[in-house]
Amino acid sequence: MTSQSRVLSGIQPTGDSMQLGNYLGAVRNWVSMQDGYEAYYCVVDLHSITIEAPEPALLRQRTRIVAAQLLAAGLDPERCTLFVQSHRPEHTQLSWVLECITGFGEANRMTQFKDKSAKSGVDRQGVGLFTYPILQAADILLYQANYVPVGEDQRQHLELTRDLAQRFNAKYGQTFTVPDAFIGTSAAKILDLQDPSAKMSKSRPDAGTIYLADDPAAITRKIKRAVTDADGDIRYDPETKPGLSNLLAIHAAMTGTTPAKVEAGFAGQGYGQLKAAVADSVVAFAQPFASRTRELLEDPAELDRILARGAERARALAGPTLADTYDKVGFLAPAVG
Ligand code: AQP
Repeated sequence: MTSQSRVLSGIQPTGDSMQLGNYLGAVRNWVSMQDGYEAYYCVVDLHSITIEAPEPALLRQRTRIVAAQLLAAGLDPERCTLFVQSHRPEHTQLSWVLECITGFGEANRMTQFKDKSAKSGVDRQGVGLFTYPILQAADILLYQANYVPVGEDQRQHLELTRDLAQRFNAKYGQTFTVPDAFIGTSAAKILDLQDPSAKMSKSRPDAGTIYLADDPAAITRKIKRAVTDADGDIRYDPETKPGLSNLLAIHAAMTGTTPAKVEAGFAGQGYGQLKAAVADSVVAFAQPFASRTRELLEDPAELDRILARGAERARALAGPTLADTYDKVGFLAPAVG
């Protein structure tokens, strides 16, 4: 990786707060990658209406909440470009071209579509959920990003993005940078506390998900009730002890160490002691984070100004990439004047 490398990533304004998995799997890396990379981060509101569009006022509020949480997490608008996806029409404009080079079977293999449409059934799902990974590819390719810091669940979408970039480049000549996923290790997939066979998610039942806006009592209660196993042995083994290993991974990530070291530190102790320590480490982060978020939300006009400046900076990259793509495809450019 060179100091010139560019990173881009996004988060949906679904739910009233990001969840711990969003932070540990992705956003924490976004913060550290502001230094040493040219960093672009967006609140992907277009993606957030693919399952169920919330009330318009609520979507606007959630967009500001996520932006405030990203700033509270440590994004600095002087060191990164933070913007809202719908503020840049180039995303949907490029997405159309990419849709036209995506095979139906290829899109149909995306496991997240299968997971997310499972509840209501494919036939009842909007087409937007199906084409979501193609819009995501446009989000990334517009900015010629070298790295995309995401959680493990996004690996397959990143592969599709790479395939589309390579396919377009092969047909029309070098146009897009082919990006690499940047996926962390033990915190790349934080699991649901009640069902450790699933990833933690904003759209899953509340008891298994830690929202960073949860109050300390709720965080502690959810962690104390987390599903573990019956053998009572504190051991990091994601295969056979997913629930317990998830707690070790969370504690390691919150305290800046490794699951193996947490395991060693709790040798001879019980699950209750481990859970209490995990809860303390999450609360120690979430409490100041929540109050900083509240402060930022008290000045929505300033938040909107930060996002508008970000969208303007984003245009400097997105505009030329789109113009180049449209020219290569052969769309007639509008006459000037
Ligand atoms: N459980 C997780 N562990 C690690 N990383 C995760 N991410 C999400 N869940 C976990 C990462 O967070 C980033 C932003 O995700 P998103 O909000 O854009 O979409 P998502 O992956 O669909 O997240 P949710 O919380 O599950 O939202 P809903 O329920 O609305 O779909 C991504 O980089 C993702 O990898």
